[in-house]
Amino acid sequence: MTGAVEQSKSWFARASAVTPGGVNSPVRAFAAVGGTPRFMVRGEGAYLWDADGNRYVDLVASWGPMILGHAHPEVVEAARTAASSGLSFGTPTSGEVELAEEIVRRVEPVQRVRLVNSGTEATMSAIRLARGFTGRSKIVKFAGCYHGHVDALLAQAGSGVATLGLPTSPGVTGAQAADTLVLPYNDLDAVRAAFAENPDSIAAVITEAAAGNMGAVAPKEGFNAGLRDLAHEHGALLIMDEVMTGFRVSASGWYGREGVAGDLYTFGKVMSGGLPAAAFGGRADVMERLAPTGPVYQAGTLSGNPVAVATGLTTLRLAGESTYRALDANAERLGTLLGGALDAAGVAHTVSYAGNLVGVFFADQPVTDYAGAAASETWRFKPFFHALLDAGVYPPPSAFEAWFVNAAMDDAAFEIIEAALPGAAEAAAKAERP
Ligand code: HOZ
Repeated sequence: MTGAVEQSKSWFARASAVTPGGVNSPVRAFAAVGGTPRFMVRGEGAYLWDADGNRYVDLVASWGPMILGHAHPEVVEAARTAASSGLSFGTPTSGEVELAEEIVRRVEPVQRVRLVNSGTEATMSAIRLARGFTGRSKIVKFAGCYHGHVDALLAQAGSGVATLGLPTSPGVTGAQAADTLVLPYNDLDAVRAAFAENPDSIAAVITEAAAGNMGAVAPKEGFNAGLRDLAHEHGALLIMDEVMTGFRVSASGWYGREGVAGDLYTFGKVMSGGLPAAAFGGRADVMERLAPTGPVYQAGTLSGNPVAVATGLTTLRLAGESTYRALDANAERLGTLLGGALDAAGVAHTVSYAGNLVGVFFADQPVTDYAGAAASETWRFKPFFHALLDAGVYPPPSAFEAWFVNAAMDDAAFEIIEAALPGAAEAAAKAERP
């Protein structure tokens, strides 16, 4: 069991006086689960330590990047070495070429890559490029999918937007929202109808290659291929958002599992090694429309930052077959433990997977879209979450986020999870509908 959280409480009070909600990204505030967000001071392997010295098995992994576990010695050394040669030059560097080459080598449909600083920047740039390339304005996105906080993509988004129950965000203009068509995930008929109703005006369909921001919801067999075919039939591009799945669910992301090629891709998280770096890439003829070779403008002072490139490249070079085998095995082991404990406590649930992203829905039917996720008994999540947290396990503080394993998880980490789950499942069983 974890102990006092007085230091986290005190830091949260100080944070709330100077930062909205006390956090720099909304889900971290524990708004949906209540209680005190833990202020972490250290990570090593499968574990995090908070400011009060409590240790947790980490099932968030910085929302995806830390596939090797925290503070992997070679990744840390790469950061140290790069930093000692200078933090930023604002010029091309050899490291960014090597990182781009590694991405191109791993993901066949990606012929050109540009590095940016966050997943949001990657999707914003990919959308602009798709519009510039096609000369069209409309974008199709799916309810419950989250593509960063890009204005045009916040409507019915997953992640924090779903966690806080917001339909979209004030500050997004009617014009920006009007060009976004939001459709149910996994529903090709809806996509077909959208193309029929909006002839020659849809620039792109953007989808999470496998959804991980409404919980873990895999695309139905044929969904991504259907998106590609419909988009191409109607002169639009398919943008595969692999910010979460890229280089995590296989060496070449969801593409490596399914083989459906998008025209453009967005990446982040794993390829950053834990520092701020992201990328977008895809077909050469589309990517060459970017400035300076083409007219679509996109830029960034810190893009290709040498320290972030070094940690990203080192992470990718270390992430070989055994890493992906471990991630898949750990995801299955986690899902089996979750399912077993909830079964034993008699709680209706579905454990879901999107590759090695894991999710748990308090629903007795498989969840295939955001309506299904939202209809689940999300009120059971709060006591479930807190019982796990109190027992030294750190799951995502939202019923609408995927759980992330890492390759450093060992038997000891799983024993802690296994010991924590029966109490958490009991707490979920006893939860009362508000
Ligand atoms: N949007 C992230 C999860 N899907 C959360 C980012 C964060 O809070 O760090």
